[in-house]
Amino acid sequence: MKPTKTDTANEEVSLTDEHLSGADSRVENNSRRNFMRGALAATGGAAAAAAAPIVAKAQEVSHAGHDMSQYNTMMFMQDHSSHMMGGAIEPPGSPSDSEVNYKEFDIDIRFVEHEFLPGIKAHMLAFNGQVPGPEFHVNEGDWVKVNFTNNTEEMHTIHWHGIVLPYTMDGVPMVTQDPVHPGQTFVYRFQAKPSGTRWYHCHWGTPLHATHAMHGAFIVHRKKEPLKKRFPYTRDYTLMLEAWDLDFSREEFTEIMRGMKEVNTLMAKGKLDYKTHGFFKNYTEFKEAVDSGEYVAPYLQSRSNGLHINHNFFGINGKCYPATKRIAIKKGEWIRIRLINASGLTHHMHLHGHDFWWVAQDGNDLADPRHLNTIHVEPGGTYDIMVYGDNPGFWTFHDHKTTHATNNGIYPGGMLTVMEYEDFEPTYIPSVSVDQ
Ligand SMILES: [Cu+2]
Repeated sequence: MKPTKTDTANEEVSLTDEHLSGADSRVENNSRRNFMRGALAATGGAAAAAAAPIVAKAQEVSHAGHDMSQYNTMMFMQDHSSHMMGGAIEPPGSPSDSEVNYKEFDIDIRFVEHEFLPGIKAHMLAFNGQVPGPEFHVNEGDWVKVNFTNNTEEMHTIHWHGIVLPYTMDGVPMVTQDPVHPGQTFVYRFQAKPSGTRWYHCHWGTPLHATHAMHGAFIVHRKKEPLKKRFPYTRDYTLMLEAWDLDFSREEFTEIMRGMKEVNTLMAKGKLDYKTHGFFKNYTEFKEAVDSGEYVAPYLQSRSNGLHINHNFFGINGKCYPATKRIAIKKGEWIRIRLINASGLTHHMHLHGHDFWWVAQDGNDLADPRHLNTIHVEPGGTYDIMVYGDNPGFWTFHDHKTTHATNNGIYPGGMLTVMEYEDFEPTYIPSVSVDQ
């Protein structure tokens, strides 16, 4: 053991007082918003429905007079003021409740303290309080309605990665929608297609939010699974591959909280100038503000905390080895493993003692499945493999980019788990070592 380093790690990922006081103010603000929501609800459903068009109006995007070739990822807003009021946003583009039968889901975003492995806890943005977010299972062709409520002081969206849907539901801020503000609910409606292993993540402040830890699996099943003919699997696992820089997330979240408190204070005083916070009605307004010196863009400032991400923890489904969950298999059983890369890094997942069949990429079946024992996993991609249980034992499944099989630089750890046969008598029982 290297106790000094471990102690430092604990200190580095714990919250500062400043962060905690931010959490206190969040409670107050939530109460205020809940009061507003309560007032809406008390006036009845009709009044609540009547409130929706206020926000819907903000979705009427006009590109008249703009040079579309100059559009980029800067923050353009149509009507900033209407977004600070709370309430539900119902964008156009999909059928109404009376037109199709929706499968309805409620999902929210909140800060939770998450334990990655013993001794390592940090605050994360967690869908429904879970890291990773809840796993959706729907059938191809289902109509899906997701009520997404923002219970944080930050802005977010949900992007449905790999789903073919109306652009108004694609969840990219300042491209397809305005961000979902604190206290707001945004209603995503779309048809689940195509089938396969898809996923979802926040698209606001993506390098921070999508990995820390706003991501989850979205599995679209086929009524009759053709892959079962050749690979009659009986269990189906989803492994989200993740990487975190817990120092970066702590600094960023603290800084964002401070900024949001400032925004809330200005808003309460009616003094919010959206331009000073990087929001513009269009590209021309943004360019004029920069050229005149009225607005200094973040990339023109020497922001020390920029995007200097040094991933120090890696994991699978929110946990780092040895806290990762094991994969169970039996002799003579086929299992399916869906790998989803939410980390933004490349991984090379290697299974010991077995070859497996790579059967699908990005949710789509491969014409010719390939026989491998190491699979290259690209950022954002999904990869499905089938494993046949023919070699009872304990078998390591890990990223062969060995720096990812570590916890704060110490091997073994991180993106590593064990495939374990349930139905055999081991001759050797492994113990746990976390410093080699
Ligand atoms: Cu977000």
